[in-house]
Amino acid sequence: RALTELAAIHSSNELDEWDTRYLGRNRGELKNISAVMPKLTKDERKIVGQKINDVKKDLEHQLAEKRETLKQNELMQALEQERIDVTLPGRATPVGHMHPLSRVMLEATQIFARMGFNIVQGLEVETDYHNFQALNIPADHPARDMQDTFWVSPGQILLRTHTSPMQVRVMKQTQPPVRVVVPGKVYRNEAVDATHEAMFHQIEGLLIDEYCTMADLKGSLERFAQELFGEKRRARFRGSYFPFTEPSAEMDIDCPMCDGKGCRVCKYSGWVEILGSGMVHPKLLREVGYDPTKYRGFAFGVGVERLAMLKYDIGEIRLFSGNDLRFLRQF
Ligand code: FA5
Repeated sequence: RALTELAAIHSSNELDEWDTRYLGRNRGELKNISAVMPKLTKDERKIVGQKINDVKKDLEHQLAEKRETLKQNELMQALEQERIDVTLPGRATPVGHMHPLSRVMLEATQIFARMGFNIVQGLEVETDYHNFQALNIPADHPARDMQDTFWVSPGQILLRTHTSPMQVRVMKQTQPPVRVVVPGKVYRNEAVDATHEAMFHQIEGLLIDEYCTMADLKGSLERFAQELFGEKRRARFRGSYFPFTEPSAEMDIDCPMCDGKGCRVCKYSGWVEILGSGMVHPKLLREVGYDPTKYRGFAFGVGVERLAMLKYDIGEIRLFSGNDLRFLRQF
C-alpha cells in the first residue's frame, strides 16, 4: 500500500505526509506494527524484526529517491515558469544630458583655451572692493546703477554682478603675461524679460602683455564669434563705456531669428548684444600693482545665455531655468 501511494505522489507536501504516515516515529504504521513485538516468541520476534527492518530500509530508500525526483521536477517547473524571453524589447532607463548653457559655456571656453587662455573659476559672493571699487566704480559712481545689486551685507559683501572682479584677483595673484577666461554665474536685481534674467552666466576674458592693441581685442573676439556661430553670422563693434576699460566697445551679432528684419529678441534692431569689452584702464593696472607704462591689455565679459540663444535660435531667456523637459530634450 505504501509503495502504491508513493507512486501517486506529486508534491513535497504530500510526500512529507506519506513519510509521517508510514515511517513516523510516533504513530507511523511501521511503528504500530513494531508494537506487536513483545507479544511474539523469541524466534518469531527475530523473523518479524528482520522483516520490519527490511521494509523500513526499502521505504526509506524509495522515499529518498522520490524526494530527489520531486526536487528535480519542481526545479524544472520553476525554470519553466520563470523563463525570461530575452528577445523582448528592454525598458529604457532615462539618462540626463548636459544643459544647453553648460554646452555653450564649455564650447566657448574651449575656443579661448585653443587661443592660449587658461580657464579659472571665481567666487559668486564677492566684496564691494573687488566687484566695484577696484574696477574704478566708487560708491557714488553712476555706473553702479547699470548693475542693480543683491547685497549680502550692504556696502560690503554682495552677489557679484559681473565676472570682472576676477580681473582684479587674477592680476593681484600673478605677474604678466596674463591670459585667462573665467566662466561663472552672476546676479543682478533686474527687471526680467525675454533677454534679461536676474541670474545669468558670463565668461570674463583678460589678456595682459607688453604689446597689445585694440586690434588684438577685435581680432580675438571676431575669431571667437566665427568659431562659435560659423562664418556666416556677422559681428559688429559699437563704442561703449565701462569705468574699467578705455576705450570700450560692445559686440553685437546679427539676429538669426529674424535675419535682421527685426523681432522681440533683437528689439527690432537686427542685432543682439553679446559682450562688453575694452582696453584695460591704466587706473586698474596701477590698482593691482602693474606698471601701466610697461603693460597693457584687453578684457571682455560675454553673456552666455545670449550666446546660447543665438546659437540655437531660442527666443526666450527664461526657458534656460524653467526646467521644462520638452525644452531641454531638444539639445
Ligand atoms: C559687464 O558686465 C562688464 N563686466 C563686461 C566687461 C568686461 C566690459 C570686461 C569690459 C571689460 P554688461 O553689463 O554689458 O557688462 O554685461 C555683459 C554681457 O552680459 C551683456 O552683453 C549681455 O550679453 C549679458 N547680460 C547683461 N545683463 C544680462 C541679463 N540681465 N541677463 C542676461 N544676460 C545679460
